[in-house]
Formats: sequence, structure tokens, C-alpha cells
Amino acid sequence: MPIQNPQRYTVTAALIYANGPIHIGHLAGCYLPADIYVRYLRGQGRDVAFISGTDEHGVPITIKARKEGTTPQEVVDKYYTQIRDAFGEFGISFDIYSRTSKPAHHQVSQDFFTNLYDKGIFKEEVTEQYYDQKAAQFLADRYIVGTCPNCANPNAYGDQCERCGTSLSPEELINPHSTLSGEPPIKRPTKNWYLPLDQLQPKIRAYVDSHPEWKTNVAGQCLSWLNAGLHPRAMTRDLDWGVKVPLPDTEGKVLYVWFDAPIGYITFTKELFEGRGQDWEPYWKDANTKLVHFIGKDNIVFHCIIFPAMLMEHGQFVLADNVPANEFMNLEGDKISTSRNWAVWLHEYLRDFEGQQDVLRYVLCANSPENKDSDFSWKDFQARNNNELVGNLGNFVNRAMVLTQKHFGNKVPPRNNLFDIDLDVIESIRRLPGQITASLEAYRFREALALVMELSRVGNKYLADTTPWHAIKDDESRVQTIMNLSLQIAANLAIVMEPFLPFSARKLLGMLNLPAHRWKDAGSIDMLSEGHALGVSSLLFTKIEDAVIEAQVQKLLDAKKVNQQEARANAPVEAPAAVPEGKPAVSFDDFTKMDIRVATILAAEAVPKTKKLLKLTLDTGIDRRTVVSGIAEHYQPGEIIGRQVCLLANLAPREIKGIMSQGMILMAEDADGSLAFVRPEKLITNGGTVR
Ligand code: B3M
Ligand code: ZN
Repeated sequence: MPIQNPQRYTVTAALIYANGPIHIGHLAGCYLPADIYVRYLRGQGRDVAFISGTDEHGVPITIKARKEGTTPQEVVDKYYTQIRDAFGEFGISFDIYSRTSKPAHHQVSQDFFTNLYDKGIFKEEVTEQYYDQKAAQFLADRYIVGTCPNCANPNAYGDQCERCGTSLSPEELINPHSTLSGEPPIKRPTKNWYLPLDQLQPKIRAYVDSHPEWKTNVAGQCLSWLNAGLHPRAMTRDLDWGVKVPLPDTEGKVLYVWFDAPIGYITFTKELFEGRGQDWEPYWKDANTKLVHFIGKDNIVFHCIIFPAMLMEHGQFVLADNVPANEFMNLEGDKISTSRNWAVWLHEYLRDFEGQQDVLRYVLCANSPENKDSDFSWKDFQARNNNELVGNLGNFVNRAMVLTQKHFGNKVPPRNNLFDIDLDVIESIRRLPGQITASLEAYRFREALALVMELSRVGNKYLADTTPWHAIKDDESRVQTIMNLSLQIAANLAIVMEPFLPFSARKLLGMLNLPAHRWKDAGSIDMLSEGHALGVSSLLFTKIEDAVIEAQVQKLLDAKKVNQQEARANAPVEAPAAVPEGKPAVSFDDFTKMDIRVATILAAEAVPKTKKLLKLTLDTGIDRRTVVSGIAEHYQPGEIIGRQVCLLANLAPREIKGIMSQGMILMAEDADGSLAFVRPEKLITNGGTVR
């Protein structure tokens, strides 16, 4: 059960690896929802510590250093600053953003390890681990790749297959080889310390079971791990980059990055409060503290099972009350990928859309991957800005301000007689903030944002229905009421939009000449008293033109082109593993019965009401004929006219969707299901045979 009426909140956002710049997927996945939640809590006047920083250990860092030809330390120094600054620019309001490479963190995680060690929690075990003789190094996690036993991806890592998401151990990989030398590894004995998750399973299950309120995507992953049965997991690694194992004779061993990284939340909390000269311990040790971890879905097992197990065995700490993990956000229908440069980078957005951080925050939240993967597209970004932010929210606020300025000297007019339409509006002002609060408390940020926009829509409709710009001619008193209530809506908006659109909220508060927002004022129709002087009005949002969006789309298309070229250049010579099995032998006679001809496509058009079919007109040398072909998902009609193809010309004609198809075009099918024409490699006279 969730904790009721907590005295304070410790809110964490994942410690991202400091090995590259950050993109919209990171923001949407955990930092934006965490920031929305924390801003809301602060608006409520709650005591909250918002903790994050970079994860500076582990194989992802050392691999990056190798790639860039520098040291791990230089890598983390460079990206820590970049990442921290990008979050800052987007208004992610951490109370502290620190780093796991700091000596204080090494100390805290070593103490934690020693605490468990002294209690005899770890199982000490000598096992055979993969070792690269050439590089003289053990191959943990991402230093080893091989074929995924689950989906046959030939580039699965020793800890995880990025294609199917399965978590792996190096032993499970088929054809393992070292990413350092490319060689197949040998096995060597080494000693490591294991957290016996198998023995802790009942306690962990009881903890997970005590939180039936967790999101279904989170609970689902936990249950599938628990039902499969937990295994002991090594908490140390044979690596030289990381927190040294605090035991004698452990040269060349460090703590597993997933052991030290979550302890970083504790270290950084300590750093924050010690810096303020305050006691940090209640934020982790008092039962009235609500601990919430914001993460992406790939980190669920670590935050819901392994870290809680560590905390339980330590014994002094509270466990997470909730872990509202998000799914992933895709980009234009494709998985975001750093290596393929398929991403919208935050530092580039800041350059291309100066001062428009709230627009991205809005779009990422409105389209947040809260329960399932979602997709970011530039067209949707533009439409949401132009229709929702400019057309709804900005338009309402602007009309309320400008009309007041024009007719009432920029001062809040009195509220006079109220009619039904006014009472309805008042009802909405009173009701919506409560609903927004309930959604935020339940981590339903998309829904909360939709309700904020609903309040603005109520305002727009009120103005459209009462047309104060006409009414002013013969009923000034009526218009006073309308503008008074409209401004009260605007004041409510300034409060409830703050967690989502902090930059615009601040601007709106300035326009209304109101002090810093307090959540408890939301729902009131008396935030602006009669005669209150308003500030200077300006536009909250501006329209984004087609050309700006087209430039962004072009940038992605360019990235795709570069990728395709690189993929072609690097394509493996060997055939990929997954090909269909061979068929039984046929006689040469059987083969010669097939009349395969070279033909040219003269015309092509989609077959109506089908997704897959194109109707083709072919010049076969013998005749001109129609063939229906299932290639519409692979080729546009316009791009194939004039191409030579191979046609099985004597396949018995058959009717497909009312069209008589005379033959079949030969296609080659790739492992991923994509199709390509089989065609002569030089121009052949139509009707030439294939044998
Ligand atoms: N560094 C993985 C990641 O960046 C890992 C998170 C640690 S959270 C304590 O996605
Ligand atoms: Zn896989």
C-alpha cells in the first residue's frame, strides 16, 4: 500500500551514464515526469528532495573512452557538464545533480558493501568467466557480444540483447566474442561476491506484492522476474574502472556498476543536505518519507528487485513507495538510437528552438510513453504547438489580457450579476484543479496535462459564447463580469500549468502581476481582486512554420542516408544466421518447366482497398500483360516504372481482387522480411529467358 500523508519526499531520477549527449527519449522517459511531479509537490508546499546525477562507472564508460581514444575520466568529465547543463536549460529542477565518480560516493558505496559483507550476506564464489587473452582482461557485460539465444540478434551484449530486450549473462550468448580484440574468449577462474537473490526472493516478493498500486507495466516486469525465479547475482566485476572492492587481495576488481549506481541516490542526498548544514538521514531512514524512483523501463529490475534487496539487507533504509517507470518514446516510427544518430538531441533543439523549451516539454508530456511506447514526430510537434499551445492556451490568455487592457485600463474589473453560463464556468474553475491534483498524485501526467488544457478550453468557449467584444457596445457591466472570470481562469492556469510549462507559467504570473504560485490557491475565483493592476502582456507561444519543421525532418532523412551508406559499407560478408530451411531436391526437368523471362515494368498502381498489392503492366517481349504483385509495402508505384524484373511467365493465371494476374514477379526476401527485385545486372532484351 502506498504511504499515506508522508512527511517528506525523496524523489530520484535515473543516473544516466555519462557517455554521450542526451535526447528527447531521456527527457520523456523519466526526467520530465519526475520534474512535473516535484514541481507539483513544491507548489503544494511539501518537503521534497529531488536527486539525480550521472552514473560514471561501468563498461559503457570504458567502451566510450576506447572509441574516443581518451580516458574514462575525460569521457565522464566532458559529458557530465553537457548533460547537467542540458537538463538545466529545460528547467529540470533537481535539488542536486552530482556524480558517482566523486570520492564521497566511493566511500558511501564501499561502506554499504562492507556492511553487507560483515553480515555474511554475500556468497563468495570462484567461477569460470570469459577472458580475452590478447587484451589480458575479463569480459564483463558489454565487453562481450554474441548471438542472442532468444531472437538470433548477432550483436547481443553479455548483459542484454538490445533487439528483444532480454536480460542475458555472457554464458547464454551463442558464438561469444570479445569486443576488445574480436577473438573468441577463453574461460578463466575468478572470485566474485554474489547477492543471493534466490534466497531473498520471498522477502522481495512480499515487498512487490505490498504495492498493488504500481503501474501495470512495472508490476508485470517484476512478476515475470519473480515467477521465473531469481538467481544469485555478482556484485563485483573484474574491471579496473569503478569503485574498488573494499576487501584485501582484490586488485583489479570493482563493485558492479548496478551495485554502486543506485547507492548514488543516497550519496547525493547526503551531499545535498550536508551542503545546507542539515540532517540528510530522515530523507532515507524515516518511515514517513515517501521514496519515488523515476526511471525508464530498461531499469525496472534494478529498482524494483535488486536495489530494494540491497536496502532490505542493509536494514536502515526505507524502500521505494513507487517506481513509476515509463516505456520508450520512438522517433518518427523508429527506435531512437544514439549510434545511428536517430534522435532529437537536446543541445540541438535548444539551438534550433531558442526559448521554446516549454513547447518540447508540452509535446513530450502530452505524448508521454506512460503505459506503452509512444512516437514523437515533427508534424505532431508542430500541430500540437500551433493548435493547442498557440490556438488554445496562448489565444485564451491573450484575449483575456488584451480585452482587459483595452476596456478597463489593464485593471481587474468587478464581478457583477452572475448568469448560468458564469456559474458553469465557476464550477469548472473549482472542479478542474482537484482533478488535476488527483491525476498528478497517481502519476498520470498525460491526463493531468489534458485537464489543464481543458481549463483553457473552458475559457476560450466562455469568450466565444459571451462575445465580450460585441457586448461592450451596450452592456459594460456584463463585460466586466466576463473579463473578471476570464482573468480568474488565467490565474488558475498560471498555477496548474507550472509543473508542465514552468517558463510560460512564470511569464503568465508576471503578466497577471501575481506573486509566486501556490497550489492551494488553485480552484479559487478570488485570486485577482477588483482593481488589481495587471502587468505587461505578451504572447506565450508563437506559431511554428512549415519550413522550420521541414528542416528538422530533412536532418533526420540525412542521418538515415548516412546510416544506410555505413550499413552497406560494413555489411558482414557472412550470411546472417536466420534463413529458411532448404527444400527437397527437384529434377532439372522440373526446373525447365518454368518459363522465367526478363520483362520491363511499364505501369504500376495500387490495387484499391489493399495494403500490399500493386497492379503492374509488363512488357514481356512476348506480350504486354497484367500482373498483381504483393510488393506495395516495399515499393512506391512511381519508383519502379521502367525497371527490368524477372517474371515467372507460365504460372497459371489467377484472379486477385477482381484483376486477372498473369504470372509472378521474382523477389528476394531478406531476413527482416523486406523484399527486393531479382533482376538482370545488365540490360537484357525483354523476353530474354532466365535459366
Ligand atoms: N546508468 C542505466 C542508464 O543510464 C544506468 C541507470 C542507473 S540508475 C541508478 O539507463
Ligand atoms: Zn534478442
